Amino acid sequence: IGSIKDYTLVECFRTHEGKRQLLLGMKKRGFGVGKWNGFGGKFDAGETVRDCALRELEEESGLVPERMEWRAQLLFTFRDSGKLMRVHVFAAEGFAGEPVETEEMAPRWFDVDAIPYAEMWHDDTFWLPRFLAGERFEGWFDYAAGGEATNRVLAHEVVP
Ligand code: 6U4
Ligand code: NA
Ligand code: NA
Repeated sequence: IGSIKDYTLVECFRTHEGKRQLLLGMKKRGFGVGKWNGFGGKFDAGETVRDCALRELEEESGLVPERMEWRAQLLFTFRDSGKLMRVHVFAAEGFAGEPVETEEMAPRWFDVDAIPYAEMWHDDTFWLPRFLAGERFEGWFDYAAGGEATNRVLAHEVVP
């Protein structure tokens, strides 16, 4: 078993013309490139989970939320590398302006009934519907060898 690396992930919501929407970013570089993803990343030294989430969201989208709450913790295992990732997931809401495209992400709002699951991490299909329903939970996702390229979860568990 390798060492655990911590990451944050922020899912941003708004109500637009009467419809509930989720902000996703098309990742332009690094881990998850070519997939629609929430915003987040690795911790700076000494940073709290919440500070990391807010900093990464602003760096990658230009957005600062009025409200943000912790909602989920996800653990990822990867069969080939033995790498362990722990992702702290927040729900954020209340934005003054529109998100901007950055070096890392091209943002787009999606209606919550039209999430592009086929172009996302496979694990999202298992937990994002519960997240959209407002649940809090912990999840474990065991990725097949080839992790990013194969994008196949072989086993998973999601518990309240
Ligand atoms: P750089 O490129 O150094 O600025 P940084 O933004 O610090 O990177 P990054 O983007 O590599 O970190 O972090 C990975 C991001 O992807 C985090 O927000 C967590 C998220 N993430 C990782 N695995 C995921 C998965 N299987 N499903 C998912 N989001 C995942 O939905
Ligand atoms: Na990132
Ligand atoms: Na980043």
